[in-house]
Amino acid sequence: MQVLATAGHVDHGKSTLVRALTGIEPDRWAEERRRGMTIDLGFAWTVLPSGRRVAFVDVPGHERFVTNMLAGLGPVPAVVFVLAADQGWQAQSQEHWEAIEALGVDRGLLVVTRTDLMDPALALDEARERVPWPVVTVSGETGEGLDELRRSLDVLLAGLPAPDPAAPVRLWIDRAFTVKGAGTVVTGTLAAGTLRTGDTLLADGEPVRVKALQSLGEPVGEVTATARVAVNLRGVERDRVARGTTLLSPGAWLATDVIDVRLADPRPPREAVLHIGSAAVPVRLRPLDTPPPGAPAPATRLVRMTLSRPLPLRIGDRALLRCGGRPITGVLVLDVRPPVLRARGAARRRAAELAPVASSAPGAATVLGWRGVARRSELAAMGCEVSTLEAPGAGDWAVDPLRWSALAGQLAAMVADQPGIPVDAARVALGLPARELVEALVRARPPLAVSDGRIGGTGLPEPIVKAVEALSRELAAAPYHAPDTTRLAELGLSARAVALAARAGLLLRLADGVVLLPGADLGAARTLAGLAQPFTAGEARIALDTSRRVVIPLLEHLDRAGLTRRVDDRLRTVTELAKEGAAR
Ligand SMILES: Nc1nc2c(ncn2[C@@H]2O[C@H](COP(=O)(O)OP(=O)(O)O)[C@@H](O)[C@H]2O)c(=O)[nH]1
Ligand SMILES: [Mg+2]
Repeated sequence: MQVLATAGHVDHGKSTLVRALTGIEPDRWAEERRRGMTIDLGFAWTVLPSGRRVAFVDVPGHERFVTNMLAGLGPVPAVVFVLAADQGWQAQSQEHWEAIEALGVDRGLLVVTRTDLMDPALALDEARERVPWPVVTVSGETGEGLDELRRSLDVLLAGLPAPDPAAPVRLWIDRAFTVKGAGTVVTGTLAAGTLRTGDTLLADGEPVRVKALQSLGEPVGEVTATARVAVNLRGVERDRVARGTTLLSPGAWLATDVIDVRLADPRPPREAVLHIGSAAVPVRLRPLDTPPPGAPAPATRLVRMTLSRPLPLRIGDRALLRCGGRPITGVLVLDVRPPVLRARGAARRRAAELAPVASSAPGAATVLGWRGVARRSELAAMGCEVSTLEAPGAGDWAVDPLRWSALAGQLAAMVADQPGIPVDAARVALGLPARELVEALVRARPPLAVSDGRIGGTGLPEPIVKAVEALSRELAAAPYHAPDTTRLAELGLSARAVALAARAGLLLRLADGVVLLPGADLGAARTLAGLAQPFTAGEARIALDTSRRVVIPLLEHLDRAGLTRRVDDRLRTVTELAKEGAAR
């Protein structure tokens, strides 16, 4: 089965078309039929000539009911956009089209109807300028063109990607009601995954059992996306579920009320309503980035959003923002567990972190880079693809490679300073959440080793360790300001001492007399990924705030590590490896 939503201005013939195609009355309410106007979502279905089944979510076109419209549009993969031949492009044609574009729904049909009332040429011209979809002209009244519409629907449906039947379920509820003798029933468009009778799901965080399922009016034992589905829930009070709430696969989703997003609005309002799935939730907005004064307004902004109630959102979710008379704008969710912004400049730093994530969602390696250390299961629940994430760690724990190198250096220094330090003490000092991570760090840095719960083994002389500590403090403040030979000598770091410290993983040696902290190479690659590609050594030098003496051997080191690649004598680009941050 596939599910399509209608869209288009009020009275353009959407419900008539659905009725003509399916023989089912989509206007469910007496009031709707009396007024001849769709107020809430309607549902109908039919079988196409190919045997494919298609369900329609028929939406209201009137501006007063846009929230209902968006609840129908939110979870569907494709749209039938309806335009009346005798009316042309009107206000809600525009508004619905903006919503479709903002949500990134890029499949659909353009249907120009009411062709018995007027030649469709003019309306067709207007629509074709805006809607890049195949066009069919019909009359819902006379039935002319309906056969061709059915064939076009078949072609559309054949081209829709099949959602993953094993994906976790997030069913946005669009109706909830009580059936005498059966109890609470909710309906929705299942966008991915599979529902089975007997399943345990979460409603508002509480486990609920699926007592029975129906799809297209028939009882079924299981329903696979994409589908319209009615779920009879065991032991759930009707008032616990409503439009905008969800049924979720347990353990697969995180409820969040603070998100960082990319917003397609150069001047974000302070308050607005966020529409996602069938939910509409008031939100407060705080821009994270500050466009440079005098520069042209950017097309998108990075914004922290605080929701008035938590929603099960994932990185990569697309949503809509509405506010008063402003146009509908698109929202791309970039983070669902963003850091608290307390310190001065925290918003600006967060924006800088988010900025390299362009119009698509960040990958698992990027999100791990933000957090440093995270559980793979939590990253998955945040919406990251973790099966392909290459990152050091232990068990469920993954660590950003940059952080890992720094931790390994810190640990080596700690052990040099305090031979035999207990694993637990090292864990606390490194700020790590699990002992197994310390053990994995030790394994990654021979000759370090654990015995009897204590770590020993760098074997570095005390003066070298002290000197490296002093140097580490300087480099922590200015990571690419490698000390010159005079400073190294002052610290007591001879060439031999540097070589020993580098071998123990305490320093990164780039060339004779040029040393940085371990992990500085990955940090540099990440910063360079934010430059326009390809870039010159001079541009790299400025971006890293360093000197030629450092940047040249650093870039050569990055070339060897596969983090950058030469394009010609002058130019380099950052490789995919570095962009993903999952190097090593
Ligand atoms: N003559 C004619 N009237 C139509 C056609 N389609 C819809 N209508 C009429 O247009 C009005 C609005 O149709 P409706 O389907 O409710 O529009 P909706 O608001 O887009 O759902 C109704 O009075 C319909 O009978 C058509 O193809 N030809
Ligand atoms: Mg209607």
